[in-house]
Amino acid sequence: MIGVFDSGIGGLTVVQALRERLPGHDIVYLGDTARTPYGSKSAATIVNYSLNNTDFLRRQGARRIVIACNTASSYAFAAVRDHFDGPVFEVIGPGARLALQRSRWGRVGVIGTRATVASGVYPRTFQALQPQAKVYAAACPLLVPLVEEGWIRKPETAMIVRKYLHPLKVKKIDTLILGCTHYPVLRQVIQRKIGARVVLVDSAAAVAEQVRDHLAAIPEGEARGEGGGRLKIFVTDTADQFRKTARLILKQPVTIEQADL
Ligand code: DGN
Repeated sequence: MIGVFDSGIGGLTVVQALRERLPGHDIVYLGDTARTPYGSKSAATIVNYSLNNTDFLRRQGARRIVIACNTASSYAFAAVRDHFDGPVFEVIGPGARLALQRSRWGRVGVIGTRATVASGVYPRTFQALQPQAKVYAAACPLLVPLVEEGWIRKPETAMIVRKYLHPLKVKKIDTLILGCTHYPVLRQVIQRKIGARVVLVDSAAAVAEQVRDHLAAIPEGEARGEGGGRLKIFVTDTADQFRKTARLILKQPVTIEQADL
């Protein structure tokens, strides 16, 4: 069973990407809706919440953890990896590597939460992978609440996206990393506003591919996906809006349970 967590609904884009690639695997998801957003919290708080989430998923039977949140990946990956006795995946590295494969001129934009951008994790990762790449990051703090509210096709959302992307357009980026797992939900409007020539890189799809490759390298047993593809979704607070947006992301109605951390 693969355990996946995010501060809210965004990590379901990772779940959807995992289900498309690993249909036989059981997944348990935790959206920490009571404590969202993580993007405006301190590093110590993000680590603390991430460890609680990991413990909950372990109790549900998870043997692998996917941190389906760029903010938690930025601050808590090392802590979760040290804490959990199985493989732990984060979203930053896979997204950055995919961007380098796709970028023609090495001019990469990254959009994410304030905390992700402030952590400097993307420039650091690119520095290690390909120091000559030019990386431009922009924080887009209003986008997570808009997604959580399901404001996907509203003109107000398009206006805000355009404003956030303007500085990156000026830098003539050729590739844009959706450095927050909520953002694939806004993919269409982001593509429209950044322009058709810019390649969008979805960190959700990138980490799902890494998990698939990891499992493919394991010869036997549970790693082959004998679970039947069950999906359990938990939240830490009320689920009404969550249910509507979850349906949109997963393309099917979902049952949501209350998590007691
Ligand atoms: N989905 C989270 C991310 O990828 O950073 C952000 C959610 C939040 O708490 N702001």
